[in-house]
Amino acid sequence: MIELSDDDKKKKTAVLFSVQTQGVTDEENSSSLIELRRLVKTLGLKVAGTVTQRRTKPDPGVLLGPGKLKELAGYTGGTGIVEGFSSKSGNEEYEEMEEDISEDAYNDDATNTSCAEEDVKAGVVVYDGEITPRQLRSLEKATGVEVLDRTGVILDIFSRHAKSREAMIQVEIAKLAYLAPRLRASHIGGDRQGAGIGTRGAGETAHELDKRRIRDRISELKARLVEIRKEQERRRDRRKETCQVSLVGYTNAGKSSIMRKLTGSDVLVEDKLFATLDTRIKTMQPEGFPPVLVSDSVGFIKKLPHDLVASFQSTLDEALAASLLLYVVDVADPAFRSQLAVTREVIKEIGGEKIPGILIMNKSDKLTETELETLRCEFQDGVFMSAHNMDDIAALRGKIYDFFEAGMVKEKIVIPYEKGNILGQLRTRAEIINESYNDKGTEIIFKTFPDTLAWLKKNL
Ligand SMILES: Nc1nc2c(ncn2[C@@H]2O[C@H](COP(=O)(O)OP(=O)(O)OP(=O)(O)O)[C@@H](O)[C@H]2O)c(=O)[nH]1
Ligand SMILES: [Mg+2]
Repeated sequence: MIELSDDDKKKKTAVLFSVQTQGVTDEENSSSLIELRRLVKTLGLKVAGTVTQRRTKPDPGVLLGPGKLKELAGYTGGTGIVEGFSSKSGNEEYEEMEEDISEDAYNDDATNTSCAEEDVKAGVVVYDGEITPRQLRSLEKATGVEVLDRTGVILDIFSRHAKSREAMIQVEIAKLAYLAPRLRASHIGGDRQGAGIGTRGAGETAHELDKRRIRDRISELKARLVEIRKEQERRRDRRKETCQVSLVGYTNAGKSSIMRKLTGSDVLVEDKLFATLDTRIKTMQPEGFPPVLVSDSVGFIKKLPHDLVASFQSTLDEALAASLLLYVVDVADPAFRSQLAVTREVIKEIGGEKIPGILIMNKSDKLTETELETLRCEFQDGVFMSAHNMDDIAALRGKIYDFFEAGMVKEKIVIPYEKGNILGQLRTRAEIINESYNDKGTEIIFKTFPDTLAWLKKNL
């Protein structure tokens, strides 16, 4: 195995930091940082440590106070000093900022947390929030390395995972929109061969383009998307008569795993955040009546950049076309309640809250019976299951059929022998319960949707 040089190790190592503002609990702060750590790891970076400062609000200039900024720079080998003034100089800007800090624990450095995990210097700084272009420039100067915010990390993961033409266009639009105001601000990004945004694909081109050309490029990409979406709508129209269920939920909850088991398909399943970016639609297996289409979708996450939500609208549109939503939750994740809340919020935002849903408490195999008992009381309509258990999958399939069956009507009709073609069509559009023959024709007892029944009566 080739040993990485210290420099290469540095490029692959990140230090995370957050500002825990008043009103944000320790638990919320740490769960957000755990998530950021997973995002950063998905990018292939190691985490050298985390720095958290409690403040009433982030510093407008560099987010952190002078002491914490120095500490952060200690991880990267930077000066910890922002041009024009040092943290020791008692610069006016800082004094002003210090006044913002309240008298309670929020200005007590001793209550701030930080933890070093690796001895290697970090070549990337990642902030658990959004950074303005000006803050970005100051932070890069103080730390001497590339600085990313949460949005930047998510965008980079999206750009790595995008496979279809549509997903690639969507990511490029979001990336260009994100990069445009930051182009002149950053003096470091772009030359690093590591993981950061701005190192590949759209990022590289973006550096060469001026803002106007970026705007033109975005318009061009949007026009292409419109074309792709028209085609999708046409396909969706064609599917109107079929029953569709959509898997929605937080990233890594197990949506693709369930999709795979329900449909016997080989969609990508990975223990990574945002493994799926494209919508996949497959027929539920074994096929019964009604035929049911299952669609997978992009996972949700807290603080998902708005541009990305808009970009992935078509994936979400697919969810809206469904008659039933399967809300997939990873019950083994301590943060699952807030993850479910985020999912419900996004569904509401896109106008899907009226679509009936089934709450899937997935990964139940990871909990003890006692833990499950408590949760069963709390989530009485939850379907507790494991995507890895075929009995659970069969039971879920049953529940999906039950849902569609509830919308069907049962009828007995005699179809004259000369209308054999109608009988043939009915066989594909109804669940046949019994078929017998008399002197007038074929007597059929069947279950179907009211629309199909109306069609049948009209044609007899
Ligand atoms: N133990 C256990 N692991 C599961 C279960 N369901 C999924 N997993 C694992 O969880 C990880 C994520 O699963 P995916 O199906 O890719 O999750 P997803 O919701 O599609 O994730 P994104 O596409 O990233 O939004 C994989 O490593 C799966 O093997 C389950 O019921 N039990
Ligand atoms: Mg997936």
